[in-house]
Amino acid sequence: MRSIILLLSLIASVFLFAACGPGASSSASAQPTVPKPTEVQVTMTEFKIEPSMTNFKAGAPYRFVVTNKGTVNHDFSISPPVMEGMAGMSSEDMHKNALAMVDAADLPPGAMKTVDVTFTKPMSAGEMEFACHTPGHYESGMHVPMTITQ
Ligand SMILES: [Cu+2]
Repeated sequence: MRSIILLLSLIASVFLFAACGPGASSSASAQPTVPKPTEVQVTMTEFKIEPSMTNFKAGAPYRFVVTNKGTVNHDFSISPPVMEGMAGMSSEDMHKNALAMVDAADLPPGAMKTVDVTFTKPMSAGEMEFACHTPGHYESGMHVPMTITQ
């Protein structure tokens, strides 16, 4: 009789253990998930910026993977376009309105840097662009317009 009770309690504990196992993992997946950023490859050369995409969604996280495949340092920014009269401004000034940036010192030839950006509002082409503001580079073609939709 005593051994039967022992056996029953053993079975019960095995059941409990089995119930806990999958239960624990399903409660973990119920936790709020942080959205994984979409990776955007950005290649910089003389004198071109080639992003893998140029249309983005507001509110979605992006990870820009910037690679300098050129032979000189480049800087990277997501910033409003250079307007007439702004030419000659330092890259430091240009970066004051930037949503994201990587300094030229951090982007020597062969370097790769990542920047995470979540756009907060929609923007049409002409409001925001990928750019390199290293003197002479922007004028040589190192800027690409982007659009951000709702
Ligand atoms: Cu450049």
